[in-house]
Amino acid sequence: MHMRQPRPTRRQLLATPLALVPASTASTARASAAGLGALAAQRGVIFGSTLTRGQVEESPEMLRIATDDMAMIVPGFEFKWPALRPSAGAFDFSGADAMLRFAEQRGQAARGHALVWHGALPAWFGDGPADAAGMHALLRRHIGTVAGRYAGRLHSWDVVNEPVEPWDGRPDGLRASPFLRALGPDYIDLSFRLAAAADPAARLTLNEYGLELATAEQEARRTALLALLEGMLRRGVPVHAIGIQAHLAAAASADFDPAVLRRFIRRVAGLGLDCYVTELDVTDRGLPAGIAARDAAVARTYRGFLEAVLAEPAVKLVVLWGISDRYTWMNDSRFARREDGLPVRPHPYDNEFRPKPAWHAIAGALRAAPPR
Ligand code: 9MR
Repeated sequence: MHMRQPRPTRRQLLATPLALVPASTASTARASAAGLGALAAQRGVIFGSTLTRGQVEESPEMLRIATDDMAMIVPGFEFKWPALRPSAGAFDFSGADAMLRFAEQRGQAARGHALVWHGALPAWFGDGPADAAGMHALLRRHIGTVAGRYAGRLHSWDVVNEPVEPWDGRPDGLRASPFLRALGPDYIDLSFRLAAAADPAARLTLNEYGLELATAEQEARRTALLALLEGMLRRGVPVHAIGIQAHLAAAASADFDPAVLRRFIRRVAGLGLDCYVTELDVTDRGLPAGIAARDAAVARTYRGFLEAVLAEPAVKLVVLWGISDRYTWMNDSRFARREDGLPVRPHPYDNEFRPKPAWHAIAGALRAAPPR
C-alpha cells in the first residue's frame, strides 16, 4: 500500500523557496480532486498551465493553484534560449532544472517549450549564422544538449514553434526565420530528427498560432501547416503532435466556427498525429469596460472552444497560457492588450486569485467532454 508522507504545513510550504520545496509534498499535492487537472484526467485529457519560477517564488497563491489545478506545467521562460543560453558558449540550466523539479515533486508532467523559435532569441544570437554549416552546428548543439539533458523527463517538446507564416509570401507558407534563411525548409526536419535522437521518449510537437478561426488568413495557415506535416511524414520525420496555441479573443467569437476547427483537427488526426492545445487564453480586448460582461464573454469563449476541440478524440492535452490575471503576457502585447488601457482579464483566476466565470466554464467543458 502507498504510504502517505506527512504533509508539510501550508506555512512551511509557502515559506520554502522553489528549489527547496521538499519532494515529500509530491504524492499529496498533485491536482486536487476538485481541480481542473483531476476533472480532465477523468476524461483522459492532460490539463495544465504555463508557469514561471518567478511567479511561484513570488506568490504563494500561484503555488497553491498550480498545485491544485494543474496536472502539467509548461515553464514559460526557463526552457527558452534567453534563459538557457546566456552567451554563445555557455548553458545555464538553473531555471529549467528548478521548474522541472517543481513539477516532478508534485507528480506533475512537464512540457518543454521551445527548442527552435524565432521569437525569443538572446541578443548574442543576432540574425544567427548565415551559412548552413554554422546554423546546423548551432541547432545540433542546442537541441542535443538541452533535449539530451532532460531526456525521459518531459512528456513532450515543442520542437519548432511557429514555423508557418503565410504573410511572409513564400509559396510554401513557411516563415522566413533566421533558421530558414540559413538552412532552407530542411531546418524543420533536422530539428525534429535531432530532438528524437536526444530524447526518444518525448512526444515531438510542431506548435503554431492562428489556427483556430474560420478566416481566410487562418485557413491559409492551416493549409500550409497540413502540407508541411504531410511532407515531414512522407520523409519519415519523427513528428507526433501539433500544438494549437489558441490565443483567443472573445470579441472575435463571430469568426469561430467549431465545424471548421474540428475538420482541421480530424485532418491532423488522419495523418496519425495527436493535437495538443498548448497556450489557451482569451483576451477581452475589444469588449466594453464592464467587468461582469467581459468575464461572461471570456468564459463563453473558453467553453465554446473547449467543447469543440474536446469533441475530437485526437485532442489529448490542454494547457492554459496563464492562471491568474495578475500574471499575464497580454498587457504587454500590442495584439492582446486592451485599447482603453484597462488590464485584461484573460485567465481563469482574477488578480486576487479568485476563480472567475472562466474557471467554471473550463470545468464545465471538461466535465462535458467525452472520455478518450
Ligand atoms: O507569455 C510569454 C511571455 O511572457 C514572454 O515574454 C514571451 C517571450 O518569451 O513569450 C510569451 O509566450 C509566447 C510563447 O512562448 C509562444 N507563443 C506566443 C506566446 C505569447 O506571446
